[in-house]
Amino acid sequence: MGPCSASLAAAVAAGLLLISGGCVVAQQPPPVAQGLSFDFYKRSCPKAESIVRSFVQDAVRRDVGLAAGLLRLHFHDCFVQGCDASVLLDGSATGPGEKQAPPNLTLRPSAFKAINDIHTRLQRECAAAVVSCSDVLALAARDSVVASGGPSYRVPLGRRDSTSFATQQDVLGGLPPPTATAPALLAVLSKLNLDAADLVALSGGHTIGLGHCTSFEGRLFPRQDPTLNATFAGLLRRTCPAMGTDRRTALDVRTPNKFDNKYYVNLVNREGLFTSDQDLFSNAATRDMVARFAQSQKAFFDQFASSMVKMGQIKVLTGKQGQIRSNCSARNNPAGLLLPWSISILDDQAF
Ligand code: HEM
Ligand SMILES: *[C@@H]1O[C@H](CO)[C@@H](O)[C@H](O)[C@H]1NC(C)=O
Ligand SMILES: *[C@@H]1O[C@H](CO)[C@@H](O)[C@H](O)[C@H]1NC(C)=O
Ligand SMILES: CC(=O)N[C@H]1CO[C@H](CO)[C@@H](O)[C@@H]1O
Repeated sequence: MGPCSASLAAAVAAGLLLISGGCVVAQQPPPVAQGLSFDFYKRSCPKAESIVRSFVQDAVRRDVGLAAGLLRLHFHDCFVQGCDASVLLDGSATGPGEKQAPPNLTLRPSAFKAINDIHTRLQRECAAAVVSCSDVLALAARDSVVASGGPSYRVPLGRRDSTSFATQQDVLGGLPPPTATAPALLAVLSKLNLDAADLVALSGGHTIGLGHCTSFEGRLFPRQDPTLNATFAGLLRRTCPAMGTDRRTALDVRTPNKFDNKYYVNLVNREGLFTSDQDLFSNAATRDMVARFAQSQKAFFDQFASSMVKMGQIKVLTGKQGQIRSNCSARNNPAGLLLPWSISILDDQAF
C-alpha cells in the first residue's frame, strides 16, 4: 500500500478529499477536542442529527435568510467565551448579557427562535436535557451551509452549555468590527489558534446573508473608500443614500443566497462589502489565498469545512463542565440555590 492509498483511507474516514496531481491526498482533518466525538448521541439520542437537519432544511426553504442567521449565530457563540451557547442566554446576573451587546443587535431573532424550536423538538424525541444547545448551534450552522449549497462536514459533538454569562466587554473584545483590517483580524484569530487560512475561509461565510448600511457606511461617507469598485459603490449608494440609513444589502452581490465561492470573486473585483472582507485581498498575507478560492470552489469548500470544525471546538465545555440546558435561553435552575423569588415563596410560608 503506497502513500497515496494510505492517505486515501484517512481522507475517506475524515470525509475530506482533495484531488491533487492524480494522487488523492487528505486535507489534514483538524483534531477532535478531548471529550467530543462524532457519535456522542448514538445511544442517548440517535435521531439528533437527522432531526436538526430536517428542521433546518424545511425552515430554510421557507426563509432563505435563516441559513445566514444560524451560521452567524454559531460564529458569535464560538468567538465569545467559546462554543458554549452563552450567546443564547437572555439577560445576565447583573444586567444586559451577550445578546444585548452592540454586535448582537443584528443577530436574527428568527435564528434564536429556530434554535429553541429545534431544542424543544429534541427534548420531546429524547429525554429532556440530553442534547446541548451548543451542539444544536453547531449542527444547525452546518446544515444551513448545506441547505444553501455549501459543503457538508462531520461535526464533533458533546459540547456542554455555559452556566456563566458573557459580558458586553467579552463580546466587544471577542468579535472584530467590520472596519478591522487583515492584520487586526489575524491577531484576533491567532488568540483562538486560528490561522490565515482559517480567516480567509471562514470569512467566506459572507457568501450568504445581509449587512446593514451602518456596518459599511464609513466606506461611502464622507468620502468614498478608493479601494471600493466605483460601479459597486454606486449600487451601494442607492440602498444607503446617507449616513444612518436603516436598510440592509447582500453581503455577496453576485449570488446573495447561494453558498459558493463568489464572495472571493467579489473581493478580486473590489466588491467586498466590509473593510474586513476587502482587506483580505489588499493584504499580502492573505491575497493569494483569496485568489485561489476565487478560482477553485473546491479549494474553498475543503478549507471551509476544516476551519468550521476548528472554530466549532473553541474553548468547548465537556465532561462534567457546564450543564445541558433544558431551555436554551436560560440557565438551569440550580437545585437548592435560593433565588430571589424562592426566598419570597419561603417568606409566604412564614419562614
Ligand atoms: C472575520 C471577522 C468577521 C467580521 C468583522 C464580521 C462582521 C459581520 C458584520 C458586520 C455583519 C453584518 C451585520 C449587520 O450589519 O447586520 C456580518 C454578517 C454575517 N456574518 Fe460575519 N463577520 C466576521 C466573520 C464571520 C464568520 C467567521 C462567519 C461564519 C463562518 C460569519 C458569518 C456571517 C453571516 C452568515 C452574516 C449574515 C447574517 C444575516 O444575514 O443575518 N461572519 N458579519
Ligand atoms: C468593478 O466591478 C465590475 C463588475 O463586476 C467589474 O467588471 C470590474 O472589473 C471591477 N473593477 C475593478 C477595478 O475591479
Ligand atoms: C426560557 O427562558 C426564557 C428566559 O428566561 C423565558 O423567557 C422563556 O419563557 C423560557 N421558555 C420556556 C419554554 O420556559
Ligand atoms: C436578537 C436579540 O436578542 N436582540 C437583542 C439585542 O439587544 C437589543 C437591545 O438590548 C434587544 O432589544 C434585542 O432583543
